[in-house]
Amino acid sequence: MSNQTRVRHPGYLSKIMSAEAAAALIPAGANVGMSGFTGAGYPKQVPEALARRIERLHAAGEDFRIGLWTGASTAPELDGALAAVDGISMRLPYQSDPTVRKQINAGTTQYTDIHLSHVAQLAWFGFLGPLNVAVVEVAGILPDGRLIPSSSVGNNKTWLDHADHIILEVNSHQNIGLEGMHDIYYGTRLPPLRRPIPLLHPGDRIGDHYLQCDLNKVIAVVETQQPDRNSAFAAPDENSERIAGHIIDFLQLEVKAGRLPPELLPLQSGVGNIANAVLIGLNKGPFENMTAYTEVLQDGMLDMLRSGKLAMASATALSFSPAALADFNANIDFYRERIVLRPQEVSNHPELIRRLGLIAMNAMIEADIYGNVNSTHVMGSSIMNGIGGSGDFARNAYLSFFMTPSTAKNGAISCIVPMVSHTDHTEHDVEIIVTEQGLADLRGLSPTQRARLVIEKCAHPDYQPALRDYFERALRDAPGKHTPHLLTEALSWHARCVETGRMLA
Ligand code: 0RQ
Repeated sequence: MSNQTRVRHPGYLSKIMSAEAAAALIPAGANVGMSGFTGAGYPKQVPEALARRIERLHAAGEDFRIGLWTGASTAPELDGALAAVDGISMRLPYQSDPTVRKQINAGTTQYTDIHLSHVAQLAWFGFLGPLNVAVVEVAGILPDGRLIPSSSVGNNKTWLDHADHIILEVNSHQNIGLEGMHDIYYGTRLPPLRRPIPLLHPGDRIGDHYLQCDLNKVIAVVETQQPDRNSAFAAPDENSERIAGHIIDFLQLEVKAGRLPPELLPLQSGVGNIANAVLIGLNKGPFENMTAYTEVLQDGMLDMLRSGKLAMASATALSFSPAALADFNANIDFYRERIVLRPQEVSNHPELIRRLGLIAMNAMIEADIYGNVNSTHVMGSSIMNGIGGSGDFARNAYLSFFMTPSTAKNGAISCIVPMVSHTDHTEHDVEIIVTEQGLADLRGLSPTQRARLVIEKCAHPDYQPALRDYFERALRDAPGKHTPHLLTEALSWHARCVETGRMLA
């Protein structure tokens, strides 16, 4: 299909221009809401053209940076290009780009790390300031002006509705067969007018296939033909396979105990290789007819849909390796029947997560012996990515798993520590901790019971003696305290790990 046929409304046709011309319409200091979620559906040419413009302006001594809002992480053509020219003054709500990360940690780019379900409402509440321009990738424009969404939905509905001006990238590389896969719910309201979201099953369709757009706000349409990032996943390593094994064993026991139905409850799976490995394990495991209500659909879930283990999956973004994408494109009619792509305010909505009773499985940087989890900050101050959707799911899920290898950096750092150096998920939101060593089921336990279990089940044997020693001394020091700590020692654990490679060695 040619580019031309993807823009099928005369009003939009007349606004087609080059990426350079479109980028020239973005003012200095603007807040720009761009599409994009975990490397899918992000604009590919306007951000690069904007980066070239910023580079020229900076060379001429002019100050030009933007506030960059997205759905979640994007790709080198967006975050990477703008960061390379120091073009981002403020970033939200989630990123995973190495240059952006460096600039945030250097303090030259400000970062607002937000629960992904909150972003749309915070924009509407006016808490984030004005949204000047939306730059949104779509797969096509219908004759009546509605937009066929791309490979992610993210915050696009909100950006299009809320921004003063709109730039559309119409990407004819995206499979036109995406049409009909989306479910864009237009029923959200602001308090005090909110109503329940009428979704009772992960596969329910409660909205439209298309995004609405006010043509009067559209200042540019740019035609592109470029693939998404499509990063490959690593083959599951031994640790990931062991983590997956522990989770599957646990789920089997829960079914046996009558606390889960045989087809389980809808699955949410975080991003990355460990999450993908768990899905690969579930695809080989004993459960049939599962469903997913998640943020990101990775290769593992596509395999499960193909094998029939997964009956359907709801998400806000597709994030595939090149091989999985080829399969997806070749069989898009099959997948369209089984995949629903929604705005992230619906995919991550606490009301729906609680109602559907999700099994949430997310990776972490570290956990402490009491079950507090750090998902975002190495050594308490260096941001890795951001909280993403992990908080939306952890707090509201039926079962909330956090998983990590028991050590990082070739064993030099324990991922089970006396006290996390930064807290994203408190002990109140964390039910199950899993490492390759084992699984600690913390439900219904007191802090001291949790600590004993986490040390015995999850810590690496190299670190268990030091953790036991710490905990027993903390108990002796403060026997009546609900959560005993040797504070100074707990706080210095990480620094010592890094310096010596071994805690209290
Ligand atoms: O460092 O990159 O230098 O090798 O952290 O660690 O083990 O590769 O794990 O890629 O799965 O990421 C929590 C960051 C895990 C991710 C996090 C170092 C380690 C490595 C990455 P290198 P791994 P993963 C819904 C869910 C928050 C968002 C979320 C994340 C690097 O899962 O961003 O959950 N989660 N969203 O060596 C020092 C430690 C360490 C450590 C690991 N204890 N100390 N460094 N590392 N543990 C989806 C979305 O929201 C979009």
